[in-house]
Formats: sequence, structure tokens, C-alpha cells
Amino acid sequence: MRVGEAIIDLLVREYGVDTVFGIPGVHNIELFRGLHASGVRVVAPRHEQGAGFMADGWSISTGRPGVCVLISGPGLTNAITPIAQAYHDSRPMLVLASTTPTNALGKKFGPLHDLDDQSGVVRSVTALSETITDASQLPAVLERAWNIFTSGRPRPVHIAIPTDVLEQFVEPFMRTPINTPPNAPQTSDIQRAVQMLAGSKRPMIVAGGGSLECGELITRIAETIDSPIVLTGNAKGEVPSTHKLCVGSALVIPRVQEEIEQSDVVLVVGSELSDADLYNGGRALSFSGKVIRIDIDAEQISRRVAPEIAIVASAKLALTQITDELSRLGVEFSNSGESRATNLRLSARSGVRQDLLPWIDAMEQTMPEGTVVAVDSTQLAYAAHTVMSCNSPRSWLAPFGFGTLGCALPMAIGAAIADSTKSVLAIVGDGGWLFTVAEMAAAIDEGVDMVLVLWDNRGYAQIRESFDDVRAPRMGVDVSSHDPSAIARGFGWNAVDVTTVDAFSIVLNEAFEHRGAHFIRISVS
Ligand SMILES: Cc1ncc(C[n+]2csc(CCOP(=O)(O)OP(=O)(O)O)c2C)c(N)n1
Ligand SMILES: [Mg+2]
Repeated sequence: MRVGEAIIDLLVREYGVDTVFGIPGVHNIELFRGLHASGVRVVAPRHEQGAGFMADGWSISTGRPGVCVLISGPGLTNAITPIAQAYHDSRPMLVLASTTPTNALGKKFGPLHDLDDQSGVVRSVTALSETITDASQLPAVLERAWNIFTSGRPRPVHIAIPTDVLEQFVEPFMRTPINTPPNAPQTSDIQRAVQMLAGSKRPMIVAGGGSLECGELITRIAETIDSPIVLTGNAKGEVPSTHKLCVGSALVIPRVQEEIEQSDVVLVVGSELSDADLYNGGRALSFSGKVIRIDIDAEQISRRVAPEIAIVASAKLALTQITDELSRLGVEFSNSGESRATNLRLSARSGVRQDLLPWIDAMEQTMPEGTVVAVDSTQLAYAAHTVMSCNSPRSWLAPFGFGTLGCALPMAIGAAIADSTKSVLAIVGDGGWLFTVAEMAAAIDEGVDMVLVLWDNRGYAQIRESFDDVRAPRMGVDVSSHDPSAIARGFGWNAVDVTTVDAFSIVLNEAFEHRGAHFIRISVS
């Protein structure tokens, strides 16, 4: 078989790849020949940005690495934004791309789709970016990639393969396994952490995307020490919003930040304590209490906040040991966790734009249990991110790390493809929607069932307000998509316009009850 086929064969046989996202070109045909033979589902977006966001949405939903198959040069450069998003938010993504033939690599005489240094272009937004000119190295590099995805801080990997290498004939590749055991914590650190947690009178838990698999452990620890739990955007859903100790993803609310700062012991798990979550004008939290930090990444563990106890380990192992040690103490603590969490939830609700709440409540009351929600950067979504409930992990897809526009629609498509039994809702603004609007065509071709809610305030409203806040004359913010519903219908979607919350509830309910792609435009007066 050819190298292109052998790579796909290995990925399917040994790594369980069953879905890829990408656009073919002359340069990557050998990878597509392999995809055709393998029976892998190939999802064709309308732009490589769509491929990357779909792969990322698919990855959040499944917990597995999303895979993109792209062409050299523009195929890769078009995908840099979603690759950077996955990098920013520590998610796994395998990007396989063709590159310039070996004899022309770096020669600069202008081969088609050539970049001087394709792997260099994305090196700063990947954990590993390599051009492989010797086909026999491919199994080892794929294994390294999987190790990054599964045993370290997960981040994207880009592998570029020259077209002549993709065409070479080889025997099927064999996996070269590297077993990396998960990072175990030091017992002494766990004991110190347990003592500190047990001695706390005003504890707090902040859980980030690195703790996504640990919702139950975090809940048990919180119940034992009677602590509220604040979730970052990437952890939303890992502890259900219905839990009495769950504050939700409200780190942006000043009262919540104050409460964290005033807590005497704060357990931070798998979080950068990112500006994007705090939106704190670049100010780090100034903890007055002691901080226990658990992170898989040794470089991350003391960034911005140097903890009293630093546990560089797999969150699952560390939290399991903390849970065991706490239960050995056999004490139930009483630290007003429930009333603190309730007050913080109320602060969050009163801290968002009040006129948006009825729309958010309508969505919350209408959507079926377990609905996957993808949000874009739009005013309705900012408020929803803070106050809308989310009761299952891997069902809240948000771009608030990298903060790019246009990711919600393709991420929602990726999630719908990952599990067609789930309801999927995307919340997008009229400005951000246009960044990836072409993926509405892909949604129809893929037979995706989803609902897209367009918050149409005719322009970049958040930025309009930002100009006004600093008394700068408005510029470039009053953009329009003219007749969004006509655009949606043109792509084959069912489209309805609403202006009132009552009408919205009725239309949304109908949309969830019927299969297909539904577009609801809320025209904001
Ligand atoms: C790729 C990209 N370009 C520009 C921005 C800056 N930006 C942030 S929010 C925003 C407005 C988006 O408008 P819309 O989607 O209509 O949402 P609204 O604020 O109007 O609710 C802009 C332009 C960005 N976040 N990402
Ligand atoms: Mg807008």
C-alpha cells in the first residue's frame, strides 16, 4: 500500500480513528485513498477553519482527539485558528497535511501551495509539529502524538508529509507502543493537602478543563469539606448545575472573585486561572488564603499564582488519593458551603445583563436533557455562559479561551456528528455567524440535526459598546447580514424570525421536536 493509505490504516487499526474532517486536493489524494478504503467517516467542511472547529467540537464531545486531513499550504494556514483554539484550551487534535515534495522543501522556487517551513508555521500553536521525509518514522511520530494526547497536557500535533513520500509503497505500518504511566502525586503532598483542606473554615474549589474527567471526585471532596465549586468555562457541566454546592462558570463575576480571594484554602485543579475566565483586566486573583494546585503540566503549576502545595500529577490520581484520605478521616465538615454557593449563584444571575435572562431561561426550559450547547462570542452567549445551567460534562462548547468568532456553528456540527442521539444548540451573533456561515451547507450535506439561534443586534454590538465606553468614534462595528433567514433557507435550513420571548419558546420547542437543521433568528430591536 502507499504511505497515505498506510497512515490511515494504522490510525484506524491501532488508534480507533473513525471520523476525520478535511478537504481533499491533488496533494493529499493518497490520504483520501486510504480513507476511502478504511470506511472512516470523512466530513467535508466548506473551509479548513470549519474542519478544525468541527474536529474540536467532536473532540470535546467524545473526549478523543479530533483528526483533520488537509492539503499543503493554504489547507493548513486556513486551519490555524482552530488549531490555536485547541492549543489555548489544551485539547487534542491531530492535523495530517501534505507538504511540498522532498526535493523542493525549503528551496523557495515556488512549488504549488509551498510554505518555506510548513511545520514552523504552526509550531507555536502545537505541542509537536514535524515534517516527516522518511516514511519509516511515521509510526513512531504518531505514537508520540497519541502520548501527548493521552498522558500529558493534551494539545494539537501537526504532521506534514511531502507528496512524494505519501505516494511511496510500503508494507502496512506496525504500532510502536510507548507506555507512559500517568503522573502519580507524591504521597507527602497529598497528606499536606488533606490536612490543609480538613483545617479549612472557608474552603473553595476551582475546577478547570484539566479536571473534566473528575466531576464525581470533585463533588465528593466538596461535599466532605462543604465547599462551593466554581467551574471554569472549559469545565462547565462536569459538576451538574443542579448540585447545591455548584456555583457554575461564574468566575467573571466580581463577587465570585472576591469570595475566592477571601477563602482560607482554595483547591485549584487543572486550570490556568486564565484571564479569559476572569476577564479581570489582566489582574490575577490575589488569594488571601492558601492555594493547593493540581496540574499535569509542571510549567503551568506556578504561573500567575505560586501555590502553597503544588501537585504535578494526573488530576484523577491526585483527586482519588485526596478523596480516599479525606474519607479515612471520617469527618464531615460544616463550612456553610451550600449558602455560600447559593449566594454566589444569585450574584452571578444579577451580574449579567438582565434583559437577556428571559431568552436564556426560555432556552433552558425548552431544551431536552443532555443538550449539547455551542456558544459563539456574542452578548447573549456571554450571559448564557455565566448563568445557563449545564448538567453533563462535555456538553458545553465555548470559545472563550482563544475568543475567536465563528467557531460555534462548526463546533456544534462536530458535536452532532459525534453523537446524533443528542440535541444540539448553537448560540451565535449576527457578526460571528458570517465567519463560518458556509458550514451551514456542510450541516445539510452531513444530515445534521441541530438548532442555531442567531442573536441579531445588527452588528458587532459588544465592540460598539466598547468604543462608546472609551469614547472612541464608532468604526467598523455597524455591519449587517441583511436577511439572515433568507441566507439560511438558501443553505437548505428551516428558518424562522422571532422578536418576542414567547414566540421564541414556541419555535424553539418545535425545532427540538423535529429532526433537521433549524435556524431561529431573534431580531433584537
Ligand atoms: C476572529 C475575531 N475577530 C474579531 C474579534 C473581535 N470581536 C469580539 S466580539 C465581536 C463582535 C461580534 O459580533 P456579533 O457576533 O454580532 O455579537 P454581538 O457582540 O453583536 O452580540 C468582535 C468583532 C474576535 N473576537 N474574533
Ligand atoms: Mg451582533
